[in-house]
Amino acid sequence: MNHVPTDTLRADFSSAMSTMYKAEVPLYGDLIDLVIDINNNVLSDNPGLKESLQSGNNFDRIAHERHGAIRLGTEHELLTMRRLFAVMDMHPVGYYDLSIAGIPVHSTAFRPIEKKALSSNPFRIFTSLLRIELIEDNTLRQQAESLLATRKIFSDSLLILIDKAEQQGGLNDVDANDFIRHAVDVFRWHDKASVDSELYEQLQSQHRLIADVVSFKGPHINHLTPATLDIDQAQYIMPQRGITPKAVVEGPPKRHCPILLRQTSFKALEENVKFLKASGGYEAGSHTARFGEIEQRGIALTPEGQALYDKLLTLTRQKILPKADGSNAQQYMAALETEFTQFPDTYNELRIKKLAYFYYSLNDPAVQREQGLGMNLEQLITHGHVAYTPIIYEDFLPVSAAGIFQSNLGDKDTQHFTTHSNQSSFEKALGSPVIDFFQLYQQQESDSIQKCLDFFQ
Ligand code: OOG
Ligand code: NI
Repeated sequence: MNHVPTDTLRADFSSAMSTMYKAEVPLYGDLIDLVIDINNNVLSDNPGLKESLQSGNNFDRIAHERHGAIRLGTEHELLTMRRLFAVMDMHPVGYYDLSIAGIPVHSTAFRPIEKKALSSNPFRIFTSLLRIELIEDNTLRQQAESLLATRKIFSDSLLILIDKAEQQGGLNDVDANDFIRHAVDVFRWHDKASVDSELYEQLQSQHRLIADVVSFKGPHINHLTPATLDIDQAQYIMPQRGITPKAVVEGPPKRHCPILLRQTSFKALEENVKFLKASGGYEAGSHTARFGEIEQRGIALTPEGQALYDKLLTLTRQKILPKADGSNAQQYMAALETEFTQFPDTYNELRIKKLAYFYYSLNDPAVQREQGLGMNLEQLITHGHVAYTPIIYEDFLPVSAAGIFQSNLGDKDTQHFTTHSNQSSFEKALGSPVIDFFQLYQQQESDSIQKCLDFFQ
């Protein structure tokens, strides 16, 4: 049986999603154009960058790189979503509890996990599950539960194809095409709400995110995010192109050696929707949910590096919190930069202090094997037999994600839920544990070191 490679399936899916979202939200198309322009500028200004991206096998993915986000309503939706993404070799990595930031969801990201798959196409979907138990009003919660219990977000044809892929270990050409088509449909926008405007308002007053999940027939993709090589330039140019960015870039400040993930977005659009009418038919209304985002990724941090990042970010935010209207954006960025002077900013220091993950490879095996025999890793590096390149951070940041959610929910919705993180209930719904991303990075680094050492044995 000839199966379509999962890398191809994922690339086709990512590209079909992008085409659909461009048609649904034209401003996303403008954002892509802007990112392409910036990336071309950066590459032509830095001839060395292209080579270094190529040497890390990361050049091809730049043009196709994106992530998206969806919000699900029920445990069963999450379980089936895991099976759907697994067909494209995307697996749940990481657990993010957003309730600590006043957002009633917890999340994971479905993404490829192997090095080869990541460099071929790293498409990821940040997937949140509504924590419906956080709706305080009993009647409203029951109404929401019964609406979600009766909606059907996966078509029968899609469910059959997921079964088939699981049983056969893949899909042939024809099935793969159908699969992509039906899978993309799950994330399509439905402008006809499944609630009347009164119920919508009630849900909205509990939390805007609850209304977004409960009032519609499916988990519409709420943003797709292209990757840029210079997010500060993107933030600067967006207004010139008529796109209003959020107040500040989320994540770490600009650095020589970029770490983790930096993100900016344009605000969610107010869109026309139709609400059910008690007397039959629909009435016009509006809903705000979908937006656009740009990201720039840097090196993955070890738990020690992540702890330092969290500490410096917390110190900054204790001094100053970015205001939604952008009035203190410069002061916030300055404070962030000041705190982060404590974060080493050369790759060698990040490596020696074990703050970040690296991929090690032979510099020129044919010539130098004899000279490196029996050396340890540091000696091999010093003698130029082994080189190291950053392992890219493929995941998300809860504080940043909260900032993105909030700027799109209108910022004023900062509500406080008294709840606790509940990874085990999330995993129960998911039907599997989430994968620990530190372990993935660590494994990649260790394997690459072992390969080098074996060569010089
Ligand atoms: C997800 C927000 C989080 C990111 O890039 O951190 C996110 C959402 O709004 O559903 O996409
Ligand atoms: Ni995002």
